Amino acid sequence: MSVSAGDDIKLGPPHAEDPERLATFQARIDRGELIERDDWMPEDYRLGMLRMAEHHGNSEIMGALPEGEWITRAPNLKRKLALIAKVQDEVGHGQMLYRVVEDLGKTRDEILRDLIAGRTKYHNVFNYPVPTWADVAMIAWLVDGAAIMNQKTLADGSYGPYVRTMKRINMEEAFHFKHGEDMVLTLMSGTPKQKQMAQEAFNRWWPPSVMFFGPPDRKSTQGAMFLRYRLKTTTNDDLRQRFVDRFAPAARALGLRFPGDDSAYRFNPDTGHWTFEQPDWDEFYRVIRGQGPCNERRIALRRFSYEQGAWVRRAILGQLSATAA
Ligand code: FAQ
Repeated sequence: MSVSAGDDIKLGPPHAEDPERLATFQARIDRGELIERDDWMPEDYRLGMLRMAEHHGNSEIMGALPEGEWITRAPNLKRKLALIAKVQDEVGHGQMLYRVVEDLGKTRDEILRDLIAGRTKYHNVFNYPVPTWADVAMIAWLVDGAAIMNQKTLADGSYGPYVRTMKRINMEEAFHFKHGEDMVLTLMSGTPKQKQMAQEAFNRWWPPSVMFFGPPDRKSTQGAMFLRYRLKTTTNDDLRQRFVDRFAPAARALGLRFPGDDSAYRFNPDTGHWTFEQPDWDEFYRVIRGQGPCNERRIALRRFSYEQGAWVRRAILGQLSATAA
């Protein structure tokens, strides 16, 4: 079955599936088995996995745009080569994830048309400006760091094709993260001007990175179903806390101050966790609904690529007329 472009996929409670079949399916999930493409699956599982892989694939290809802007302005050859490789990797991840989506019933063209029409989402973080090279460093350190933290848990999920894709992607993201860490370390060991650039970029990227894991659990619309089907294995808030526990001490050790109330960040020996300031959730919802600072610009560029690439798609499908060819 194909999902038509623009179909508003509503994920509700499990619908009228054969209860016995559903129980057998759930038992497979609970035993830790992997579900494969040709296995029977309930409709809400298929649509939920489709939506998650599509959101993920969209994020990968949209995430390549802000970084791609900096390829021509990288500070030296070594950084330029690493950035080119990273951008290629992100687009490659998008390809792999879109294949997972295609197998679940949505065509490539439907995916791309829904993305440029604003009918589907991609990660909040890619709708912010990247005004300096230090922002490129913070994206690779914080955003790739957040992505790895999330995706390591997704690699324990239940849908075989997505799990295998996650394992491959995570290996490449680990390299991106190392590169980001190296760039941030270089800036923080540099001149006062470089340190100031890093601090200003950190102020811009810390709050969206804390939002990266999705809304607080009480506001999560899909969380419970995703956890039951082991499409997700950890809640948004748990992942966010893991991120803060990993990155707050690292930022402090580097000499970075937190935007907002710096004193809100401290280790609590009673809980074993770092405390932190909640980001502005109204801003999160504005951004994911298309009203972030760069949503329009990013989507316009994606639409431009889609339109400019139309003749290539037609040529591949053998649809170019002899004269036009
Ligand atoms: N941004 O009920 P929940 C990368 C939406 S990219 C935008 O909690 P769920 C590449 C959510 O869709 C990494 N929207 O949702 C790179 C839902 O919308 P709905 C991409 C968000 O699905 C790096 C609503 O809010 N990774 O690494 C966000 O349980 C560096 C309610 O939320 C993945 O996509 C958000 N941050 O959890 C490139 C991983 N969070 O359905 C360049 C796979 C939530 O009401 C540089 N996805 N929403 O319309 C997931 O883990 C999950 O789907 C979440 C959301 C965490 C995205």
